[in-house]
Amino acid sequence: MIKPATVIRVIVFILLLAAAAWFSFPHTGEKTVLKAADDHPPGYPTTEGLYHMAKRAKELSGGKIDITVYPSAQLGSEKETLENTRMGVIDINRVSCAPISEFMEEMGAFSMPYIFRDEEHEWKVLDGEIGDRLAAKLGEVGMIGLAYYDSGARSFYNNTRPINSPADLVGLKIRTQKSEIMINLVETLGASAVPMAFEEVYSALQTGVLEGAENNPPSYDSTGHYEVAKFYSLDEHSRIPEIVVISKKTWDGLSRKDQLIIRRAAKESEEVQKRLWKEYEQKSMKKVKEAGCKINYPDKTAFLEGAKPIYDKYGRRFGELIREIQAVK
Ligand code: GTR
Repeated sequence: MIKPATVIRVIVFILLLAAAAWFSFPHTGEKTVLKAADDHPPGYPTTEGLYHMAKRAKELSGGKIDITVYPSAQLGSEKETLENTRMGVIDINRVSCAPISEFMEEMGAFSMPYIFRDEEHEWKVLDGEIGDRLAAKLGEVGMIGLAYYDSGARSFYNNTRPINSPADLVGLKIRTQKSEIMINLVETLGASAVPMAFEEVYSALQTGVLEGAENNPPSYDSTGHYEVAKFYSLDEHSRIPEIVVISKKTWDGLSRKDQLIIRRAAKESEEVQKRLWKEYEQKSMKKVKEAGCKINYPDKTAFLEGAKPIYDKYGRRFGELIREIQAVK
């Protein structure tokens, strides 16, 4: 006859063994292996944001979620990676909200000139109901928005002259992102817009195919464009946020638990990215000044005035959304 105490001891022993096995082999389940794209190099705040997201997803899932980040446009230009993300070939992608508006028009509202009064207004919109709504609406075009990243403000740079007002843009070939709004904006302000992949701009500036482009200080610096386009005119025409998206195909195939972990990891990476952004932005401005770039601060009212036709045009398409953004206090 086995004593009840012995039975209990055996059961406790078996339970302890099972627990030990569970904790020492938490990775034996099937792994969730995901590919993430960014067109910036390691060290750039967006790429570092993705690295942080990957690290947190791994930690939070006990090693089950394995995100590999492919930086420096290794998986293709922004437009190509977006198409591949929609098809589920790329799982996670960090892109600018400008090219994504080619797939979902309303996302273009964030590219509108001077739509955000300042940085605080921008983050109120992105962290609030409007940001959430647009991130979810991406589902209709095959992607889900997970987090917004900081991208500061975009300004013109060129190799010919300082831009003090839109009149100075006339006759200059200025590269734009592959985004209808950005092409229209640059044309409306008076330049000839040349849509081109980000990766091709340096040599186009060097060989004179372009006179200039427009971007934020970290991109002006990290791409080396400051070496071949010395006039940087801080008109700050657009504050286009970055967004981290996941393919809807990938998303729908994930367990609810993995979805929650990935969302949380992305959200946590947002804070890290925003902090790194501030540091990088300051470092970039210092670097380009020291490199002899000619920086000027034009009066923004002339650019706002010059960009008005853009509001007439897109106001007809998604005016309600523009008004909603402007109404956020
Ligand atoms: C940068 C952005 C990139 C890309 C680039 C461009 O600010 O982070 O993803 O959109 O601009 O101008 O193509």
